[in-house]
Amino acid sequence: MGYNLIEIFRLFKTEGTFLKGEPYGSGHIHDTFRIETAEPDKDDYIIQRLNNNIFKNIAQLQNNIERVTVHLRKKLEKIPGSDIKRECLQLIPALDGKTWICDKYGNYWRMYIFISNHRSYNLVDSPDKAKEGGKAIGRFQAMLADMPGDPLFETIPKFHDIENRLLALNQKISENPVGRVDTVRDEINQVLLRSEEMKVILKLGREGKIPLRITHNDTKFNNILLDQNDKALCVIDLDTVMPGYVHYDFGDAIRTAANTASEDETDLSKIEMNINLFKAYAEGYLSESAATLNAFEKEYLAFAPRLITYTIAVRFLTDYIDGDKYFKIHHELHNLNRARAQLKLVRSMEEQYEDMGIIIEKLTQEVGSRQ
Ligand code: ADP
Ligand code: GN1
Ligand code: MG
Repeated sequence: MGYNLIEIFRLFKTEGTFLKGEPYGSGHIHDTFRIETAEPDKDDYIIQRLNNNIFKNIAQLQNNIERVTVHLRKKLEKIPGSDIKRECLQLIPALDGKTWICDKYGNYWRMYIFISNHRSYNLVDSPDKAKEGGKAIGRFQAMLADMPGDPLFETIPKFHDIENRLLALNQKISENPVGRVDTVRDEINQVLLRSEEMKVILKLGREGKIPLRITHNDTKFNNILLDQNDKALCVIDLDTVMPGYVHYDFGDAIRTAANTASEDETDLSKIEMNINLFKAYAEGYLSESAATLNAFEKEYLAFAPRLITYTIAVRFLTDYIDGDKYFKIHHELHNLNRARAQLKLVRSMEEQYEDMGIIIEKLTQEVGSRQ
């Protein structure tokens, strides 16, 4: 859809002159545009049309992001040599002082400074990059651990709650709104076969063995920007930063950082979890976070990638059965392809589960003995 980006641009307190605006990135949720300004010494910007079907309360969503970015910025200010504009998302206020606007068509928009000279990867091809990603998320969680004030607003309730996601799947199977259920019996069976074991993280939470912390909840690798030297730069896409278990962030990052193929690869033989990338990410993550994690949290890190990859498979499958209402798709079978690819990745993780456990145990001992 064509939007009048220059008109939107003028509703925010920007510097520089609008030169051009083009669709940007490969996110599945919002409509994202990069705005280039005419002056080389002025910032470029990101403008997003927010998906308010998914995020029902835009004021609370933005309030979360304001609180999180203010807190992160305070932390960065204390670290000598920080490049704050590039290491933390910076919202641009609108003319009325709020950090979003609702235009005359009922579209919600927000704006950020464009983080210059970053690198973003949908696929990770080296342990060094995976390790940097792990450091970025470990640091992100550590910096938010002492954020003051009330708990963050739950922007999407029960987001990673697998019991909730399975209920939603079963509901759509019984409604069968677009007649696709019979075409996905095999995928449904693969999901149901694993449903009980996937509830373990929720059980540990209910038993008080693992705590709710402030987590990101959408740590797909392209939400972790690296710099020109492929070093950790900035964690973006803060819409789902809210209370969660550390396993959600660890699992989602491995789902993307250690996958040898794309999230929607149709040749399933290309999809595997690369154990070296898993190890490198875990090493980076634990180097920043091990001191804060309890024994249960550490023990279940190896299980987390199975849980989150499975959860995303359930969500893609549910959306396919529902007629593609949630995720952006580029062709008719897109959500089904994604679900199949994620299920293949779950199987690959299951095959390597023992080794994953050994790696985590060894890394936590090594990091522990250094501290
Ligand atoms: P979605 O929820 O749709 O994934 P994101 O907030 O992740 O939306 O933005 C989509 C993409 O836009 C990101 O993957 C990234 O490539 C790019 N992006 C978002 N914010 C910025 C920013 N401040 N600077 C540079 N690139 C950004
Ligand atoms: C969405 O927003 P984006 O594209 O980074 C989704 C994640 C899924 C991911 C699958 C708010 O992430 O939960 O894991 O797609 N975000 C939301 O690629 O639902
Ligand atoms: Mg994103």
